[in-house]
Amino acid sequence: MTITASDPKLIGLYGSMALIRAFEEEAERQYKAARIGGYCHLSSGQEAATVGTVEALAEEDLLVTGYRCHGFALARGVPAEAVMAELYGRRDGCAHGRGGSMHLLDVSRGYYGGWGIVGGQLPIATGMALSLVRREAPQAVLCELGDGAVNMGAWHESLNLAAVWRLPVVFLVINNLYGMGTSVERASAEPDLFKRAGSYRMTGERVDGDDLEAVIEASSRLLEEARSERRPAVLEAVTYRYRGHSVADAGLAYRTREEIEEHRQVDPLERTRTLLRGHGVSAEEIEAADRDAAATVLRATEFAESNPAPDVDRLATGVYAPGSDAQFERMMPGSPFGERELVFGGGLGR
Ligand SMILES: Cc1ncc(C[n+]2csc(CCOP(=O)(O)OP(=O)(O)O)c2C)c(N)n1
Ligand SMILES: [Mg+2]
Repeated sequence: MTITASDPKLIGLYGSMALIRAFEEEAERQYKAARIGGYCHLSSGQEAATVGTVEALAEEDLLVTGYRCHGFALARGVPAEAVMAELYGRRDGCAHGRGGSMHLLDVSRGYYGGWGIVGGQLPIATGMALSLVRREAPQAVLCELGDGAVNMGAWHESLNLAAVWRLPVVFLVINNLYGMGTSVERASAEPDLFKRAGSYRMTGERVDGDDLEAVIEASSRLLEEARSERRPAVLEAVTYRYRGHSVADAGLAYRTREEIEEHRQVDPLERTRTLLRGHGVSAEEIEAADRDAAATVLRATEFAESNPAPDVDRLATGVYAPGSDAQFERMMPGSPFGERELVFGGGLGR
């Protein structure tokens, strides 16, 4: 897709990128001030890959991601208040304060998480695509993962099934050049990650993940092929994360300050501002989008701070499916599967 000057979406897409950048900076501040618990993985530097791929989703499509997911939730339209409140573990967080940073969720927007186990989201996304086929539903699934997940067994199993069953799923590999502390070059025997799709006779493509237009074009096309032809694909978006693996990591043990600086020189937000200016968008409009982003983040943080903690009585709500009570009634202590007799310890109770 080539964005035209008349496309009103362009400034909106930039606004979404600016929101993610501002949100991540605030999340880092609040995490360091100990207002956010658990883990916190920031995606600063990856905004074009995030916003571009989410833009390519149809409203009814389904999105599944790994744990570096604040940007994906925001791009998908989850209100910044609900995302920040989730980081704070508060009642009105998008996962009701139970998930935290890695487990954002908004099923009403087709966003099925936010998964903390590396590669854990792949079989889930593949199963969701199978379910779409079984129900003859026209949507596709976009499954985001990191470059570190492509050496997990779940990757191979999921790609194989997606290919043999022709499932409508696009596996989006966000290649930010590093896993937790190891480069793709050191960890992957085939560092051209998109080529791995060929092992499953699946389309594999690489795109400059910092080029918003290129990301939208590639992901729109592959998602459309998934929807209309049930053709699964791998899209590798090459980008860079500016901050450490998590806020707790300075990110300097496995790469140099100079390397980070080099990547900051080709910043995706700056590249998108250049694109906007080329389309005749004024400096004032761009500044207004930046101001809006900052104001939204401020509101989100105030909301999270004043939002109450979840009610302890509701700790198990949503954990078990409706109708599970009968199962609990059958249970006996020490016999979680409902068995009436205690069977361990050499047949106790017989
Ligand atoms: C199964 C499993 N092993 C290890 C971890 C710890 N871990 C969390 S993130 C990560 C690195 C993943 O890197 P990548 O897939 O490139 O994603 P990125 O962090 O770059 O977004 C590791 C090893 C985990 N969460 N799950
Ligand atoms: Mg990575």
